[in-house]
Amino acid sequence: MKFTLMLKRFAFIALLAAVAVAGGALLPALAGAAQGTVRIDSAQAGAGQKADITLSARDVGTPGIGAWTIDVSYDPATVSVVECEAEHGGICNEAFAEDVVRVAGISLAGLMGDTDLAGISFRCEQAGVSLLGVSIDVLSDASLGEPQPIDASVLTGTLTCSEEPPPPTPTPVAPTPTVVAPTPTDAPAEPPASEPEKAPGDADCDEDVDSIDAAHVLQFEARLLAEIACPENADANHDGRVGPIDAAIILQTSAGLLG
Ligand SMILES: [Ca+2]
Ligand SMILES: [Ca+2]
Repeated sequence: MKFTLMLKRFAFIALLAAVAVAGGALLPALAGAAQGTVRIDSAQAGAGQKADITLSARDVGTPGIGAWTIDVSYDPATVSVVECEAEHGGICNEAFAEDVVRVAGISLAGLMGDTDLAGISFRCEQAGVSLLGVSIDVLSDASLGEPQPIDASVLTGTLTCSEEPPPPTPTPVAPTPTVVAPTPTDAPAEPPASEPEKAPGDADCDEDVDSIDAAHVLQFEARLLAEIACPENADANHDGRVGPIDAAIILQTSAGLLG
């Protein structure tokens, strides 16, 4: 009898151990959204000199980044922005605000691992230290149809400007935003409610959903485009906001990836 009791206890303990192992194996699956880090590098330069600084995403897991809007802030009293080059077909607006550069983009394939998002060239206007802040406005993964937010941490940087004689002719270059004229349209701004729903994603109302619509949405997000011809179409995920997630969905649609 004692032996049977011991056997039962052993079986019970073995069962508990099996449940614990299974529970542990489930934990990573329950961890949720993809993670990663968005960081901006630090640099040093003399007053009047330029410094090229990289905005990047690090350690991003599957399915990768599908849409992003990231604001880089700086101290305009110490540094100015000379230019910004976005990677992966993204877009930069150096003059998004007096002290903010906006970088936005989309990727159908998803950006995984370590990848550069933009190269920003600053100029030191005087000696001092400018914090380079990173603010994630949108960062979603490359899931089809319903991109999920990526839980990313942020690493800020600094641009340290040392005391050095300025160049003989300091010519501060004012950032010149490219304003793309909105496509003219004869369509009424507010279609009657009874009218059948227009093609979701057709942001420019040319009766076609294509990558141009995605580009318009991105340009609008970066405020390089003042307005969108058909904003109700541009809000592809119907969340009341026109942004890079919509651009990603539009690109997915135009690529025939969605039904
Ligand atoms: Ca269109
Ligand atoms: Ca939307």
